[in-house]
Amino acid sequence: MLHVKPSWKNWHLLTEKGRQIWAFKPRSKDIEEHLHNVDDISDEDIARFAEDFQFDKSGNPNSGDQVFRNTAINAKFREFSGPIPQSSNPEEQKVIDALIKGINYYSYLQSEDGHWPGDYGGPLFLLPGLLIASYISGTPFPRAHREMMKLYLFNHQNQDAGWGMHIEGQSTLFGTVMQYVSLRLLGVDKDHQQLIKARAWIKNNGGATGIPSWGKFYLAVLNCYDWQGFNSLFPEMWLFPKWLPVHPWRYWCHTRMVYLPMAYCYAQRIKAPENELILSLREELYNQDFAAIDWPKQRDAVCEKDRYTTLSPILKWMNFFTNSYEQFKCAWLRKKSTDYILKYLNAEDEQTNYINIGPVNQAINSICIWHAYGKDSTQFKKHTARWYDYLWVAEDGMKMNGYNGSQLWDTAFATRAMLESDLGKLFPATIANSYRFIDQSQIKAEHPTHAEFFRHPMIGSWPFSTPDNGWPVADCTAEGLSAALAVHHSGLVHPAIDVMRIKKAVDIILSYQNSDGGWATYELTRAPKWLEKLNPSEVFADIMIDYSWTECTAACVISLLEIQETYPDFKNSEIRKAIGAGLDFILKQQKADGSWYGGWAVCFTYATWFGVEAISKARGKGYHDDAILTDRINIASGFLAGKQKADGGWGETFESCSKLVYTEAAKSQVVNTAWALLALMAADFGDRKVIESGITLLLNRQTHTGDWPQESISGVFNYNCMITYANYRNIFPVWALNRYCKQYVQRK
Ligand code: LAN
Repeated sequence: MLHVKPSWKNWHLLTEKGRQIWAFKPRSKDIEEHLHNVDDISDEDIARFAEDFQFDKSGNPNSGDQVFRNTAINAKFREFSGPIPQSSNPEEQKVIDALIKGINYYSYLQSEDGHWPGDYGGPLFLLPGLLIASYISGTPFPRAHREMMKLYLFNHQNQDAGWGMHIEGQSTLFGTVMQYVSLRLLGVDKDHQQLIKARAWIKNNGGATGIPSWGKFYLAVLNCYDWQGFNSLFPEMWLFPKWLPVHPWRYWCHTRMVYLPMAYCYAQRIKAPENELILSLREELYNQDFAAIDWPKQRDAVCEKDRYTTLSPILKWMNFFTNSYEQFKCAWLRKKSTDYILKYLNAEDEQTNYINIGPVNQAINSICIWHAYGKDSTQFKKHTARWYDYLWVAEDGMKMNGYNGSQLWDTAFATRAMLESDLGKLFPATIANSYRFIDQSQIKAEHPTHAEFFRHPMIGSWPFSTPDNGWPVADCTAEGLSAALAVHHSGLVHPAIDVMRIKKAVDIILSYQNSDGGWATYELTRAPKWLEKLNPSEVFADIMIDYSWTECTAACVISLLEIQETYPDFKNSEIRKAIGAGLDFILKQQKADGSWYGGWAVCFTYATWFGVEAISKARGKGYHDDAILTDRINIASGFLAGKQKADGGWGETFESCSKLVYTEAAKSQVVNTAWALLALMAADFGDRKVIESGITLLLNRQTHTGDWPQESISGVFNYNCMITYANYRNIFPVWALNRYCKQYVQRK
């Protein structure tokens, strides 16, 4: 029925409480047994991989998660067999049918533990970090994995022989050098045709001296770049007094947790031993003789194709001092700083069960822990076991995900989408399952070391992925809470999440509100905006502090509005105040054309949906001046209606995110269309034809099983790197169709 190539069937996704591990020909469902899968793959199997994981990125660089989906579904898939509610209008009946088909298909993708697994790839600078960790520590991946990684890397080579920052991006030096090095570490010969061309790309673009600083870091660890060509990370800064605005505890947690292990590697000048491969790479990557390169001069060298942000004069000035300090540094103070950093690394490892906050520090922490305690240490082994949590198999090969998954996030959205109208109640088992996952994922205990290491309190919160990841997120808490409330209202389950836990979630949401009225991601905004002047990354913007975002704020406001409806007596005035300030923040973020910029998905349609949803939900309840709210909703709807394409859909490209202006895609996209429709329906937009033609586009794009095609990439972070949300193509069309059924379809 669905297309399954022979060797796809040999890869199985094992899941347990949200944990996702791909195993090659597993003998059982036991995850532990399949970490470090033995090298028992035959040459025939390898040959089949090359055939079955051929992927042509020229049409669409996004794979469609077919390996997981088609193998998960194939044997057991059935059409929906229950009674389908009827409408007297045949056009409306089509919407009901499509919705039920869409939920039915999607319910087959739910894993036993209740969550929806999915591809979370996209960025191309993650796997190289992991491969460098694996190489330097002498801990190779099994052969099956290595072959699949090679295929992925080759599959994503651009026409011009380079690679981008992410799968849709134009070639950059960062992308190209990192993938090139990865392929070499995986054993590909330098005379391989595709590598010869890639090398030419690198050399034509000035050679690896111009790689951005994160690339310089990885190459230095690999001993293919000299540490002298790297701006000091000044490890002593971790000993600064806490009141200083530049103390790293105030940075955005992702930036903090990446620069922490980087500072350790820098302090120790960790580098792989020289060997034939390293010596050869030094020749392959540069236009000059490696030994003759003037390293200090390369510190700020960045290829123009890579540059997204420029180092500020103040950062250059600080670099001058910290670089000079390296010559006179106080050994005692350096040791004190590295000891502290190592202690902090251990705390992060324990707080996250060795998953770590994300894919970048997972790889770099592994390198530090290997360096500090050795390959045979329990700590290092716990790290390597988690490497597999980040790997994902799709028809384009094996990639590294941008997180250990998007489990809670997708499950919460999916649940809300299905329960938008009572039609979702036709799938009680699916809802009960996802509720179980949501229940299990709410964080129930604090880390013993949370205060010592600057962590925001988290009891009652929800994470983005799994509770083991141990990092609460403000808007994930809001989505978890909204989903739990939706299930409670449906009456489908006996609530396992009691009032106390609901109230704890509310407390957490309230504790996350910033003084500007908005909500940020994982923590409060802890430092002033000028700290951004110290952003050393060149390739990412707005990474230094945790900023308030429209989407995060809207999600929190919506969940608080729902709490007010369900528990009107709980902290009523405090919540009302929080909602009011949140609405003010959202209104302030709205652009003159009525749209909102989205920081975490593509892009204006995403954030405009959030903005409109929050404002419409608050309208008429005395939280704000309703005339103003109505006016803003109308401008936003006008904006969206103005962007509708001739075929009834909406489509934006990732360039909306990096260029900060609405950038229309050639083809409309189901995900953007669904967001625009959700917003217009929330606004109760007057011109029904606009909504109907959008709905028709969703119906026309639906496949015969009830899926939707994987179109362009829909997630983003830090303006410039894109990330895949494989589940969005199901969740949002289902949600939009369901809202349409709720609002407009009359049933017999
Ligand atoms: C995510 C994924 C989820 C996302 C939302 C919940 C959707 C958002 O509303 C708030 C921010 C958050 C939690 C988020 C932040 C940045 C993350 C963690 C990611 C995009 C997933 C990967 C990314 C992380 C920073 C990638 C590693 C790269 C670095 C530059 C460190």
